[in-house]
Amino acid sequence: MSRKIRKIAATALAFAMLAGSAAGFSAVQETPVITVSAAEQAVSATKAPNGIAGPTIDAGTYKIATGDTFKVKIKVTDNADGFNAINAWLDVNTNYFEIVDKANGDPDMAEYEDSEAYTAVTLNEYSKKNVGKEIKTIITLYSDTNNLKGDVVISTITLKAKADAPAGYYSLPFDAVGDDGAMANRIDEKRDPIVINPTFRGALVQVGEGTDMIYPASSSSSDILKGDFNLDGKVSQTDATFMLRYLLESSVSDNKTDVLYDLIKGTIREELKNESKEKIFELANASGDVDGSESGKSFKQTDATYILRALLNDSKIDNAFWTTFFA
Ligand SMILES: [Ca+2]
Ligand SMILES: [Ca+2]
Repeated sequence: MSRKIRKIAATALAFAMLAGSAAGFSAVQETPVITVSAAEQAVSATKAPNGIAGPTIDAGTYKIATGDTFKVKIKVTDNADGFNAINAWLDVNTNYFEIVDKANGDPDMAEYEDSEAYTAVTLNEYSKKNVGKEIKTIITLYSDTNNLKGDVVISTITLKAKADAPAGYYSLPFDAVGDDGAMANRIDEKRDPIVINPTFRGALVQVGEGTDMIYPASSSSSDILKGDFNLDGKVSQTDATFMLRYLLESSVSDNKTDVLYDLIKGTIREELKNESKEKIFELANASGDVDGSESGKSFKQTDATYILRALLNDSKIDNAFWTTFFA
């Protein structure tokens, strides 16, 4: 098959897989863990049920000057067993970075147009729900009929740091949920797809010198389990109770951040324990607004009511549940 025809076939297969997630290709995923501390790449992982460990997808670290144009290479490593499909969602904060260009694979390599990634990748730009308009998500969709093994760059994103971007470290994380579209798989001997869970390492970009500030992308839907107001990792009656108590207490206080923090600080799950009060406030509000009517900035009593109503169902309450609930 010629490269060009292979590309068309691979693209058709990719979209068939995306559309037909029920057909042996699970897109239902647990809330991933995303961690970032000062001057480290943000790490996240998909946690598809029944998925096995997958490769690492690394967007790399960069040191640039304000106004520089640079290439972010999205590279698959730890890939001895191979993959035939990967869908990687990289969040770029366009307040600080202009997206100049996107290319399949690695245009700097020899024999570029003969590379698998050149033909098997489809690139897209996407604006997710529930995040600020400044966040653009660049989706690298690799899909082929065979497994690809070893280190490989699947896409090259050219960014320009804006002239007014303050000096410091910037985190460009991968979204390991990607509006339920982030997924990866491998073909087994019988050519059946096996779900794999890659580990994603976002890009870390140091602009200029002399500061360890982090300018992360605004919190994405991937950080948030809707309804989990107290950030303990599950949706329960406690969330509704705390939400109602917060609404009452904050209505007579001029420090909403402290009211919220004091209310839930004892229940916040381990990986969020070191987050600032402001970040906790942001995450809890985004989680509390289960119907999205306040764009995740705050919530109302109706949101607590929705949680209580949802708890009457016998099913597990995750983000997919809410999508069905409000459908
Ligand atoms: Ca909870
Ligand atoms: Ca709401």
